[in-house]
Amino acid sequence: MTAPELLETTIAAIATPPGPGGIGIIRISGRRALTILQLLFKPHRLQSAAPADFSFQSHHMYYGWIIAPESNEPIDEVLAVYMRAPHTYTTEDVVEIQCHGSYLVLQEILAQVFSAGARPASPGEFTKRAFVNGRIDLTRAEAVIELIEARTRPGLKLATAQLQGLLQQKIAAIRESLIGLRAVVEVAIDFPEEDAEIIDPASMQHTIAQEAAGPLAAMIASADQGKIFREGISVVILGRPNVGKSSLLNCLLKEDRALVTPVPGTTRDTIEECINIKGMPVHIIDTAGIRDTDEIVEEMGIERARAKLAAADLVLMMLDASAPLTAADHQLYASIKRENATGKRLLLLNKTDLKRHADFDNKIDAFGDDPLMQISAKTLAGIEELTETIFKMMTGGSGEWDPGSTAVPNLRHKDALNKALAACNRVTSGLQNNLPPDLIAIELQAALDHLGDIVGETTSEDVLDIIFERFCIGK
Ligand SMILES: Nc1nc2c(ncn2[C@@H]2O[C@H](COP(=O)(O)OP(=O)(O)OP(=O)(O)O)[C@@H](O)[C@H]2O)c(=O)[nH]1
Ligand SMILES: [Mg+2]
Repeated sequence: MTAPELLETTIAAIATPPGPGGIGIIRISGRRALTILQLLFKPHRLQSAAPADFSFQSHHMYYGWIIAPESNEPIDEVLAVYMRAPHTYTTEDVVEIQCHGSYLVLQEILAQVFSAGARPASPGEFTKRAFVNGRIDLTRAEAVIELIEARTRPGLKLATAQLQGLLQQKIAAIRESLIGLRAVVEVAIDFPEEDAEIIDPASMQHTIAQEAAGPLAAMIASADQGKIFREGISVVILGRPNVGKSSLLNCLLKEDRALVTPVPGTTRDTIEECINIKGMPVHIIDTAGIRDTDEIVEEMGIERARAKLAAADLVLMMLDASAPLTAADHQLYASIKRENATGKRLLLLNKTDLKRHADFDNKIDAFGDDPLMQISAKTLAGIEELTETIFKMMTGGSGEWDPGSTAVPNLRHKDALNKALAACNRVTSGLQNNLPPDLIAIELQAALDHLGDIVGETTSEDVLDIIFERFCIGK
């Protein structure tokens, strides 16, 4: 949808989640918002007055009833607020109606709002309007989704910092110095005879390094950390049947989530749950024990386990310390290395409460240099150390990191930052090799455009659609 078309219409949606609740909110934005409210709302103080005669003061809450205009039937007792443009979420006229939190009531009121001239809002359309109308840049719009979706405190702090504009300001500062450099280069293009005096390559290189390439590289370096706290990590527990994988899942969740029995092959499907380790969301996946089988259901489960293996950030390879090591253990370990070459690995010797089998003193070296921990999913020995180790392995031990104080890019930003950095590096090498100023100007512009993508100035419509589709309706 183009910007003018987007802004012509008045949109409405239920802004609260489905299902019964204390209150439910309907949100309306656009030119007809006030007219719609005047048509549907009957203020309590003016029972007898025609609703349209009543005039709303901006940003004031009014108590009254929503009535169906055709039948004059009351629908619900509500609080309503009209917020006049431009000091609103979307910068347009906005109306919010707070009614009782019944989905039927909300639907009924919404239907009246549509009949009165609004159309249904698409996901994220209120925030998209705030962006298109220039109240917030794209990084702040993205922060709104992150704030809603955050699962842990550090994730929330990252989102809040971004909503406050930390990332936008950092990008703006880098752009400002690149624009300064581009101005110098343009003068040199206009006065070709004097370009050697206008451009001072050493000082330009210094500015690029200090004010653009350096800060860009630092932001890129923090992106992986940000991803860990925003999206979390995926940890898959693998091992042959009966080694205690489901028991470990239950220990970590502190509840009896998965069935545990002495029968090998108990778990058939993958079971996925999320825990919070010091603010890091950890998606733990228990899998079917891997072995050769002709049994169709078990085979399907093993296939699923293998698929999870490929995508895991960390694989917990579990062994039963009370039983001999088997060929199956070795084969599985080899396939973990083969099918997930990039992820991290941790070997877990489980059942250490039982008598340890002699193999584990003699043959465990075959499992290479991967870190090894001894645990008991029965007595819980070593479980706390295990969560501590997972945290350290995934964060590089950066327990002191303060997510609220830095601008941490997401993957989309990281990609654009990398491209901007590459363009800056081309500027530097161009200066070193005395390339003509027009070629330097092209690279400076490329860096500026990639940074423009981050804040939404040069972002394509497709990318915008992808971003706003992630929102819920009503936001
Ligand atoms: N003594 C002892 N027994 C354990 C320990 N962990 C698990 N078990 C027992 O080992 C058996 C198998 O445990 P599960 O957690 O079902 O093993 P699994 O790896 O999920 O097995 P499958 O789903 O069949 O692949 C159960 O009888 C558990 O009670 C442990 O640390 N010590
Ligand atoms: Mg199991």
